[in-house]
Amino acid sequence: MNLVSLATLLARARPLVMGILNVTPDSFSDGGRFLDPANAIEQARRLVADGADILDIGAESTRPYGNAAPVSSEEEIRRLTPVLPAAAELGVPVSIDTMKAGVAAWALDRGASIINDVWGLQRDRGMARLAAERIAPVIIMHNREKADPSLDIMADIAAYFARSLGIATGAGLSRQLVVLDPGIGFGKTAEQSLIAIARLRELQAFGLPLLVGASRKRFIAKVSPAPADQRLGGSIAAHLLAVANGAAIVRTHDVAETIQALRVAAAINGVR
Ligand code: HH2
Repeated sequence: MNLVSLATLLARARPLVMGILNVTPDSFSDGGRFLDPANAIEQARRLVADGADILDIGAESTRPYGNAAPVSSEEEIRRLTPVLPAAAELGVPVSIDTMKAGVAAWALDRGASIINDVWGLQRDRGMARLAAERIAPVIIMHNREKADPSLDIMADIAAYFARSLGIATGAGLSRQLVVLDPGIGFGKTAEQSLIAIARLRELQAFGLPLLVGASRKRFIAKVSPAPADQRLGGSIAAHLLAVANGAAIVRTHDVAETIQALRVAAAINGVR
């Protein structure tokens, strides 16, 4: 996907919905469910049938605070091999959720068209070079090794984005290929995740599309206790407010329900 088609995708007069497909044994809400390739492909089809605009495929859990088992590039590719090329045939763009440039390059060669880097080009320096070479859109997500409750989280996110954008443009990647994501639940207290959604509009100062991924995350249970697979109400509330505050893309496990909620919210706004 080049610069023109990212712009085309974002020019749809509604927020975009990114459907999550985790080909992992240990993702926090759906670990193990889609490790079997047949199940994964069936889930990809369901997400597309439900209306996903983008499929985000990951083969390494990014669970914060070192809770996820690190996975080698070889293992990530082994998990992706029976799934990603088939998912890329389903008619919607595929993003590859990886922090490794080698895995991203492999995926771009097999039909993925967007790079989703939860370390915002700051961990694997090959990532920015790869995106520039392939003219691939990149999602730059804010992240920290450890949450610091004393931080002004919006200032930290803005400084991090500035650093990532410096790396991107330094490698020759056009700013217009970048989507920014405050990284809900990553290196943040639950309150800081709430703040990132409440004050999302401040990040519009970068003049780039914003993505928010709140789906089933732990901050929801801090507000209203529930296990990961029973956080749909909280996920939808968070995504509706994120869109009201400027998000162009929301990342969710529950595509059909999220689209319904977004449509109703848009219809209510439309009769005002
Ligand atoms: N969240 C997760 C993974 N990747 N990418 C972006 N851009 N934004 C996010 O908020 C984000 C992300 C974590 O969610 P999930 O994929 O369900 O879990 P896991 O990382 O455990 O597989």
